[in-house]
Amino acid sequence: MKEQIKELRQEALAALTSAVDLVQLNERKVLYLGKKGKLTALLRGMGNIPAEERPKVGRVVNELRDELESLWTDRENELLRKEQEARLQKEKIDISLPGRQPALGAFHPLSLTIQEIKRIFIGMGYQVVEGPEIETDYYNFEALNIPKDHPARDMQDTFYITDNILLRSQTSPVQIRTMEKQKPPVRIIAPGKVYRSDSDVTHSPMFHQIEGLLIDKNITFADLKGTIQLFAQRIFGKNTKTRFRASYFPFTEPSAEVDVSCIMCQGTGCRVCSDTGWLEILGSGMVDPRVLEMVGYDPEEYSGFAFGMGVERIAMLRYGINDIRLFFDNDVRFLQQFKR
Ligand code: 2U9
Repeated sequence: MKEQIKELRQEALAALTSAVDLVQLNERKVLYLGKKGKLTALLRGMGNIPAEERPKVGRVVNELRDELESLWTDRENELLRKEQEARLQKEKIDISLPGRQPALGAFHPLSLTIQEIKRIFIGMGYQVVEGPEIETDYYNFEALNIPKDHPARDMQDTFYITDNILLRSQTSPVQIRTMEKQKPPVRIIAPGKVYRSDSDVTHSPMFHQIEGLLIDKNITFADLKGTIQLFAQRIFGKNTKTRFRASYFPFTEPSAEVDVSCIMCQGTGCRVCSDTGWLEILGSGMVDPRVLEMVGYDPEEYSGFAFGMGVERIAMLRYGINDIRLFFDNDVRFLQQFKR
């Protein structure tokens, strides 16, 4: 029996020292010290030895169990420490490595232009208002004094959803809705998307407009001229000149188209301004009394001016872009040039 115990001890110690990791160590612990392990089997075999020797043998086996359990715990701790060390070594971070540059986006040139125009008019006391892109015939045409036979009303020019519902062709319905809700004075700009059935290098079926409206007592054409002159200088530079040419719109009377001195050649004549020295940038005029009447404003008491501009046109002039479709292709090589 003594021999057997000695052999088992040697065997267990060899198994303990040769275990390479915690999993193997635990497997071997079960094999020797588990309920159905080799040590328990040895105790069971005590039936064969003389009764007077049993307590002694039992004590020796229990001492061996204590010894092995303690050695197993030591080895467990040792392997645990080694595995931790190996993991720490593997997960070490080299804080001296240079950081990775995050990819930065940029504002779209149209967003930049809208932001700039808003900033200028907010600085003059205007409020920014927005409204629906799907409109009724009344708000898009009727309330703006646009007659039934006007070309804009043609299916060829406007996107109709039904006979009465359409994609707005201008942001003017926003001003009508605002005037219906509030009394004068009104001082607003309406930026947003508009839709017209038109497509070439300078026209897109969806484009952006910013329209302005100011209504108060004693507003004259001189107020319109001063406002537009200041706007032109702020967006194109201090030396920018303006020129008002008589025109016609159903919703303004009198009406004028506004040119600025060419921002490329300062008015001396170049390819961009077709040698005229001038660039058309917006339409404007005094709000037609019939438009005021339709929203319930008294044209005898109040007057005002309105203007409208295409954002794409302004952005093309500012950045020297010659094809409107570049705004909507979303080619990153184009967009990245507007990083600030
Ligand atoms: C109300 C009354 C009047 C807005 C105006 C223009 C002149 C104009 C064009 C510029 C280029 C449209 O994008 S474009 O093709 N706009 O010429 N817009 S006056 O007049 C209004 C608006 C609302 C209640």
